[in-house]
Amino acid sequence: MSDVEITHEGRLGVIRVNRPKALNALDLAMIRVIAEALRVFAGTASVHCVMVEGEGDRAFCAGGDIRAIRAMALAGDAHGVETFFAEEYSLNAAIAAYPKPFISLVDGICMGGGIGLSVHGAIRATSEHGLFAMPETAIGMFPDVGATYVLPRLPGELGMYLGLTGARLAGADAVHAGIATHFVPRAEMPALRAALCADGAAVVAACARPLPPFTLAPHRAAIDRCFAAASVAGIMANLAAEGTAWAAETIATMRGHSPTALMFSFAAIRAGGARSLPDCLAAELALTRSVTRHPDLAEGVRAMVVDKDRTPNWTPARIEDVETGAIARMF
Ligand code: QUE
Repeated sequence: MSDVEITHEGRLGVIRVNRPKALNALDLAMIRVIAEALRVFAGTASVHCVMVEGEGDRAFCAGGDIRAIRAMALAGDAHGVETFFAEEYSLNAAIAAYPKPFISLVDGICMGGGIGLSVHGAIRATSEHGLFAMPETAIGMFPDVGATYVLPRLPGELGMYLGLTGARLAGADAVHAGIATHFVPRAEMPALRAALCADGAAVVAACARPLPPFTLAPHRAAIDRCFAAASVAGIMANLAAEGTAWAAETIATMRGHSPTALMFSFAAIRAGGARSLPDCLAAELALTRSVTRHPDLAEGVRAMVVDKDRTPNWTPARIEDVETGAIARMF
């Protein structure tokens, strides 16, 4: 069995990400298979729409192959790093510009590169098991795969909140936020899939269910108040002034993330608000060159993904000690 299975079922071109032991994380070979399938399906008249799904009941796609990125960064293989990100971001752009409806069935973890694989398509159906996040600041990276375009366009300061904290949005909450488009319970996903094969993309709306309330609704005003600040330090000061349990938890989460990554992510998300998606992806690719040279990426992947001790040793360790000039030079 290959790590990505490409099939043609009825009106659908199907891309099934099939690496469940790695939570369907994308390596370079998988990205190449998906990109080639999109080219073929675009030119196949009997394919009316393209659908992406993840094998197994745990993950749609947990991200990119950040272990391989870490190994290449530590080995000084700048070309290898560049090739991975360039091809991943090129796939994100191809999905956004795809000439046929591009549909993701998200029935599990969808983080980092998994967001890039789904969010740029026209339709993102999520079940109650969908779990969406951009957790990169926890590993010394920034929300990439076009997230610097998507996040600033979410309601209010929700995107800055999600991008800096890595907060997870489950199922219907992702639809409320605008990351997913339709809520379809897991029990109805097989019926949706069959209807897509028979009748194409138009059936999705009829399969969608009403949304329960947005669980972030009680915090939306505080998110907008706090994350509108002009700097990460300003956000931290705003959160401290809130004096609520939610604000204290948010401060604690951000204190655990790479201080340097918080600062370059803040700048990248703000800048993305005024750029097109292709310009955002180009700026992201440029930023990966500096980020992969900073020690926090290798250390963050070590602590969160490789050794899993969850105690990264950041350089510098405190937000207060990050030089703004050093951040500016990374862009
Ligand atoms: C933050 C992240 C990622 C992460 C963990 C974090 C990330 C990513 C992975 C990941 C997951 C499963 C795998 C794998 C990598 O974990 O981006 O190789 O099998 O891709 O805390 O940003």
